[in-house]
Amino acid sequence: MSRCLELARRGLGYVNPNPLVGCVIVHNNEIISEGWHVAIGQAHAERMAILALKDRSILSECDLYLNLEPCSHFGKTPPCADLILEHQFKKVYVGLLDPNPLVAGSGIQKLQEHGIQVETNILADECLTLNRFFYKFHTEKRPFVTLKWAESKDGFLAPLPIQRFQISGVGTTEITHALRLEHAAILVGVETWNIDQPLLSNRLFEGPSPKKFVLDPNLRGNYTIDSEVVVFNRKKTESNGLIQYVQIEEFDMLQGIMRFLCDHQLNSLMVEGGSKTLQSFIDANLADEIHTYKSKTGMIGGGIEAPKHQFDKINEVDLPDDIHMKFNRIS
Ligand code: AOF
Ligand code: ZN
Repeated sequence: MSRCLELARRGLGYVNPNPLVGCVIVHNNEIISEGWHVAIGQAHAERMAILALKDRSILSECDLYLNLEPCSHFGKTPPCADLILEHQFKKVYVGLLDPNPLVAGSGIQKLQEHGIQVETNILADECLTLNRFFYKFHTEKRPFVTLKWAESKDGFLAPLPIQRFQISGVGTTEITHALRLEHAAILVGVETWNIDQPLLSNRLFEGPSPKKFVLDPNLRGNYTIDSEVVVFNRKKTESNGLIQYVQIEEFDMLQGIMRFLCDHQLNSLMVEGGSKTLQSFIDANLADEIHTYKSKTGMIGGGIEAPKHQFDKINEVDLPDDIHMKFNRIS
């Protein structure tokens, strides 16, 4: 199952809003084939692992491992449960059930009804963490929200008057770009947009960049750069070259944004600033995960304070100039 999770990660950034899935085929305690879901619309992990094998006659003597329940529906691809049945695997080991209402237990049920042994709940926590976007999207009908910021040793994001200010040091760019690769959407508030003119793209790793959004209720943004951006606002819906203005009509603007992202099948949102925007996601109880880089020596001595939260710290990594902390919402 660990190997399945490792293989599944190869689809990072390419599979949204689908899950990351890896598959391993085992014969006499030896891995004889592997596969993973490469990209949205393409074959599922099980099919890839089966197709990768030349001699499929021995599959009835094999076990199949998979971090997500095999699907049982016709989507962009035919049901994997049928494929597993066709080859009469001895036993199927499944990490976690699929929360997609089109599957939700029916894949496993189908295998069992046809006499295939199934064991579930293997490395369940790891499976859930890997596919946290997919689970959030199907169980709560909203994107998974990750916040990220860098703060000085004394807890500030920037001095006043506000200006572009580099706080974090060596090793933090890699983490930021890896997070950008993984997320379907990215958002900043209008002040951060105007002051930093951030690219918000993944430029370090092979793979896609998230779709870019700015939260700009009163249209105060300076949109001169020639890259695609969606501007959430209160005034107009209009397309102007690469800039798309989307008027949010809901009283609660963040809820409106969540609905828009959900309607557009964007299952994960990374928010990179500024302090007011980050805090508004925390206060609305919409943040799920927080990453901070806290400088070990850099002091600002006043200015824009870092957002406040009561999340659980689940990890801390010592970088050369900063401490990278990861927090989860208290469930
Ligand atoms: C699997 N193995 O590798 C994946 C599964 O539109 P489709 O046909 O690609 O189906 C997408 C749904 O299939 C997705 O929402 C999830 O329920 C399941 N994904 N299932 O057996 C896989 N990626
Ligand atoms: Zn499938």
